Amino acid sequence: MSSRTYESRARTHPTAIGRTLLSLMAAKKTNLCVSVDITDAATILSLLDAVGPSICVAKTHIDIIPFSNSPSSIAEFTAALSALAEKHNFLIFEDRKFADIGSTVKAQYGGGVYNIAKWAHITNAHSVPGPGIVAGLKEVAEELGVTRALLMLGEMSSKGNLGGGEYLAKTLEMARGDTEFVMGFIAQCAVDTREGEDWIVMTPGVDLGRKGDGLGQQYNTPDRVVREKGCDVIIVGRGIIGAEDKVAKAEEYRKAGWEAYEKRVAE
Ligand code: 5BU
Repeated sequence: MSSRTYESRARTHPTAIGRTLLSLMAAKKTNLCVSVDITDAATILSLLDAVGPSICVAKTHIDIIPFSNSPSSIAEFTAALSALAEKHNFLIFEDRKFADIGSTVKAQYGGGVYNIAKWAHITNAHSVPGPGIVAGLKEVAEELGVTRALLMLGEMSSKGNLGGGEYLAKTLEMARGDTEFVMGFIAQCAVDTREGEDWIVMTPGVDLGRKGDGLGQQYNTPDRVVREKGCDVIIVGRGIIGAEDKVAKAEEYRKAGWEAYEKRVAE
């Protein structure tokens, strides 16, 4: 696990998005990614405007939004989302979990109704299909002329998932094939790092109180995942969006995540 500061890693991270992310994390003192798993587009936008100062990343599932209310078009929503990212200096992560061959993910990432590559700085992919998935996604970013980064799914948070261990080790090998596009992993712990490597680990399944959700989700505290396990970014959904005072709750998670990080780099 890294005892280096986000600031120092921001200067040397091999991916451009990684450098941007680590540097804004240091500037805003936040390692909190809020997962806006809300189906009303306008509610997502107003929530992000309110919690924007507390977060480094906004994670979306664009395919859960019916776009039946205003904003009623995907393009209008993604433009407003991008404007908020600019305003509050956070990045957008579409949690799409691509899982097909290179040629198919190219079409899914670059087109369809969502045009994910046009507005999401970060997306993620399963390693099951092999390295062609990384190459396909990267080609989309290159063809569009945009700076994008990928997180590989090495281990999920849910009970009984097949990731971690050997699977994570093989995913890490795959990531090593493209260190300019793959910025890190979705995992529950820091990954084995060779001299000169730096992987950003983003971790879902974080909650300050609950242990699970009855559908397989498993939660750990910010202290456990950041200080003890060496992860870099905490991903929090219902812990924040389910709270009465979402802004205060986001600040509570930001503080908990930041304190855990400060302890880790001091240890
Ligand atoms: P929660 O409300 O904090 O449990 O939401 C977690 C979010 O992270 C939700 O959007 C999931 O789809 C997402 N997630 C996850 O929970 N576990 C994983 O391993 C991955 C994503 Br990858």
